[in-house]
Amino acid sequence: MRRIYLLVCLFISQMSLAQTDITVYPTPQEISFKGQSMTLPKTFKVVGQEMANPHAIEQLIETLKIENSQSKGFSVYIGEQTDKAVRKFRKMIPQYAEGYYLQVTEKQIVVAGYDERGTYYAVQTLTQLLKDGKLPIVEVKDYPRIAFRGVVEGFYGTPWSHKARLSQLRFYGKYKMNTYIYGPKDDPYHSSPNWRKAYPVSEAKQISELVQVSKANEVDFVWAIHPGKDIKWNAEDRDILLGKFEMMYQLGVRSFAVFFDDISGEGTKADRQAELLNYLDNNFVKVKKDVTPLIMCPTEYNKSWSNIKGGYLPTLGKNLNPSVHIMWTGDRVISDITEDGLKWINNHIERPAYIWWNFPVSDYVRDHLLMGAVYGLDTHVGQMMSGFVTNPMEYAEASKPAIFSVADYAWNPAQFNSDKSWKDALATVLSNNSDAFQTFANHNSDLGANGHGYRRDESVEIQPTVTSFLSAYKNGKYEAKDFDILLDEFNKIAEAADRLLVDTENKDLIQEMTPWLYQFKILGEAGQEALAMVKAVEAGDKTLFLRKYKHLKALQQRGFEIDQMYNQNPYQPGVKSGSKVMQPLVDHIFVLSTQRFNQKTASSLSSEVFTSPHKSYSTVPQFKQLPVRVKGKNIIVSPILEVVKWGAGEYLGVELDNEYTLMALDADFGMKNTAEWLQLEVSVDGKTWTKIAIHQKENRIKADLKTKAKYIRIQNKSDKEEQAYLRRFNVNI
Ligand code: LOG
Repeated sequence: MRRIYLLVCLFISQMSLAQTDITVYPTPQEISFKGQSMTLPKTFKVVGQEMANPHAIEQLIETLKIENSQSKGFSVYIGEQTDKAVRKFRKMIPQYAEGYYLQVTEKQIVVAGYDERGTYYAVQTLTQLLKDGKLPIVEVKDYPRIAFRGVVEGFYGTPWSHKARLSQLRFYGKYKMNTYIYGPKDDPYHSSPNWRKAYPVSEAKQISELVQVSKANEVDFVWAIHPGKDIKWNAEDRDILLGKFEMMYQLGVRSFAVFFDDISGEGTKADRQAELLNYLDNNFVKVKKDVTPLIMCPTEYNKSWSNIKGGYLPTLGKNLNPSVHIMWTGDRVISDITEDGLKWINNHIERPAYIWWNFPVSDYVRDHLLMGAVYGLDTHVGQMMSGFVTNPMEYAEASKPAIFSVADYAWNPAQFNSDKSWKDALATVLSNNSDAFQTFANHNSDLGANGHGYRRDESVEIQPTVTSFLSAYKNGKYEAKDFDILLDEFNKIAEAADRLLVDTENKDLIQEMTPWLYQFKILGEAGQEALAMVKAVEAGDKTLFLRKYKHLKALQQRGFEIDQMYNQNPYQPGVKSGSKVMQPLVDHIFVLSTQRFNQKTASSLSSEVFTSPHKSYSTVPQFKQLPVRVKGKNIIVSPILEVVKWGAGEYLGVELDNEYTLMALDADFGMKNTAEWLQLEVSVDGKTWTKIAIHQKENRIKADLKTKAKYIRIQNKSDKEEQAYLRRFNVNI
């Protein structure tokens, strides 16, 4: 019976109307569906196997489920443009590196690459087109707009695991990313102290394996070094660096980068950096012949930190060999990418910038997970960039949705549709529970207050309802419809958290998100209870109100505990979820309904919600927007990762919400001699200041305060700009 059914199916569905829901990612330049589809044939005759890119052949065999080599069957022509098998389709192949022509008809499949990667990418497209055993009749002419597309593992924090990296490389191959730059700030053999040393055997072996897997997925594994913290501009260090490159070459590495970001002192000199890069280019890259062009990350890597008069960027532009790529994060460290911004930098560096996009990296807002859409990238500037790589979160799997959309953007900026790309990315990364994943992402996008002042949309769809409900409820009324929408959303949040917590499709992803899912669950329940409080006041049901009130207080306590228990890094410890719209909504409803209850029943329940009341107090741009948190009796300014330029007379401090007895200051500006140019002061009114002595031991600065004040600040008392870090600024009260 089954056999007959199959046969019938075969005849009927050999040609049938195609489903129109196939979307290929990254979005092809030109794809035309002919409106029909065919059942995947059972046997194939592959023409061109011997000559074509073996990685493409491997993928083709897997996709079409070809067993052994078959000499009869449906024809598949595959190869690079000069190969005999595809020569007659040559005119159809777009004349761009990594471009390809793909054709599926009732008679044949043509997979023709401009080059080897092109063929591989054509097969990736074919793989995505095959759905439920059917292939659409289709013609694709495709190529990437930006030459180098990928990821720079360039964040501070725990580097990705080996397993995570392997999974990444396969993901890049699928979505036509050709670059993985290895540069985790916290790998001691990439940066100081050990950049001069060889990797230990086990790490070296893993790098070799990453190189092999990169090759199989048509990804350039770019190994980066970060020597600028302590490099000496002499022949010895230069040759040690060359020697390290040679070691990496022996491990299989064929692509290299040198990073000079986030350093101060000697290492920052443009002429010296250029000299070193050119030396490596002339004596290594050009000699080896199988090594790809060098990539360098400058010290002034964004416009806001550039001092053109100082000559840094123009020197690089003029002196660096033209083949060397120069990285750039945009107008700021974390930045949109705009046409004006690109014009500006390309002019100074005399070549198209290689964009290092700092999204979704979260190393400066570690208590948030950045699951939001990729946007803020100009779609008409593809030709103004030589490369586009994203710096992700230390959570590799959770970064995949953003990476997916960056792959989409960098391949074809002009057709990039941020919202669609985002939704499809989430559904690709977690297909079984994609609606729950979308709910989670909707409310976990923004970064909260941060020193870079970079924010993202969050809870976009529900935002108007939130506003309308709250403004009405302040006056005691609200639309029933708004109430229902909010309740439904909180239900969805609680459901999504539970469903994701037990999801088994991608366990590593769930593990990364778990603390945030716990917090998300509490947010959902807290929202339900806050709305229940609204109803209870209305109904005049005192008992019910008190029950809901107590439960919500308990949930607030649970949320606080999760924030204190998980993700206890020394930078931004804790776990925040829905912090832009939904959590403030719950807090508002809690306060308003409790106040209303108190009024109605002449009670005096506390309606306080804890939020940190203190503010950073500074004239230094990099310090101005830093969040200040409270832990026990400590008031803590969020540390920052990069070098701070601290002008003469400028200060950093805290403005407390009230006068307190300050006990001690514990600070660290990442350098040994900062006490020489720093002056500590406290004040009650922010006008008259009392000087207080500080003591320095190594990098640590301490002061005994034992004085009442509302303001405390530490000032650059020298008459010139100083450079330092901000590792710690804790005031004990
Ligand atoms: C670092 C980078 C870090 C990122 C975000 C560059 C070129 N360097 O401010 O390692 O992950 O910003 O914090 C950087 O962006 N410094």
